[in-house]
Amino acid sequence: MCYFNEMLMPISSSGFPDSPDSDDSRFQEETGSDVAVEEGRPKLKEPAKYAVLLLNDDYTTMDFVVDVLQRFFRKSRQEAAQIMLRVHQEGQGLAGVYVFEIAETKVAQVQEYARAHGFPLRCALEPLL
Ligand code: TYC
Repeated sequence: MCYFNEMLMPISSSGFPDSPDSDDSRFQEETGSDVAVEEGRPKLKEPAKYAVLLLNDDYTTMDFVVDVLQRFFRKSRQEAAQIMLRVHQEGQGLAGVYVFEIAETKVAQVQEYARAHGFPLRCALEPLL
């Protein structure tokens, strides 16, 4: 979409303002009258997803990492132990996949929980393609 500078009027590629019957959703907003206005087709897109990773270190106990995975990532004890061992052996491992707001909350919760228990456990976000 392209706009006139001063008036902020939309212009189409034809050089003339778009007509209200174009599919631009701004023309289908609340009119203030009692007239029902048909909504345009919503352009829905899946939200981007983020991997929450746990990172290895030499000081956090294995039991604590298993507890974190069960507590914050809803893993079973067996699943949590597998993920913890992968982090221990490979340096990092996937704790879960979430939309951004949930993922950043998980990271903050894990970091605060680890800090409160005196462990240097690190947790990171990675955007998925
Ligand atoms: N490497 C730690 C140890 O040997 C265990 C550990 C696993 C720490 C996973 C962090 O994210 C981690 N005690």
